[in-house]
Amino acid sequence: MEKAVVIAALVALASVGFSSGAVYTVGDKAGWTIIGKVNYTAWASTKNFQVGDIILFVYNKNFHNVMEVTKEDYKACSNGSPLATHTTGNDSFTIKRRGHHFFICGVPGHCSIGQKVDIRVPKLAVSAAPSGAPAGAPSSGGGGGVSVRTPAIAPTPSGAPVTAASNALGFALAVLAFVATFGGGLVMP
Ligand SMILES: *[C@@H]1O[C@H](CO)[C@@H](O)[C@H](O)[C@H]1NC(C)=O
Ligand SMILES: *[C@@H]1O[C@H](CO)[C@@H](O)[C@H](O)[C@H]1NC(C)=O
Ligand SMILES: [Cu+2]
Repeated sequence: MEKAVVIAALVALASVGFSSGAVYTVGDKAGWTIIGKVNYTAWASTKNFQVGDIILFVYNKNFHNVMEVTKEDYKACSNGSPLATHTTGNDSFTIKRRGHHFFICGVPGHCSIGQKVDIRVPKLAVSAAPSGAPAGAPSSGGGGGVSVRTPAIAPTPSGAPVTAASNALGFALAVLAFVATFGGGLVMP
């Protein structure tokens, strides 16, 4: 019983490290377009992107597409050697690592009038926070596949003074407090 509680707490704690999973629609209501001269640099600069977040490109697929490109191709608006191309009109991209992720519309002329965006997750400062998803995490889906990461819900031990902890960390701490209070001589292996 106590072991199960400890495991539940550990699962909840572990999920804190990579629980963000926010979804950002590029350009918000405007979407991915050349109408209205959306400044996607300005759009991105207001966001706090994290590993695990989902970037959603919504657009009319008859007029646009999405190419992930290198920094050089981003700067030059070159559509000649994309790293990945998306064409469904509702394409999601899950951020899997820190750093820059460069996207352009590959339709000639569109990038150069501003249909380009640099999604950047700042590199970690020296004080190490929990690293993001481990390399080779289950969500390897490249194209349309979306994997929204939600915090694991650990089972609540019956009788525990925890009903609806609003976040995983709070839940984990509450469970640990419960164990400390009622667990008696809990011996870690
Ligand atoms: C877009 O916004 C960025 C940052 O706010 C700014 O530096 C840049 O000049 C803007 N670009 C255009 C074409 O207005
Ligand atoms: C676009 O994709 C997102 C996530 O994959 C989904 O939630 C949404 O319903 C889709 N919208 C349309 C119009 O298909
Ligand atoms: Cu376009």
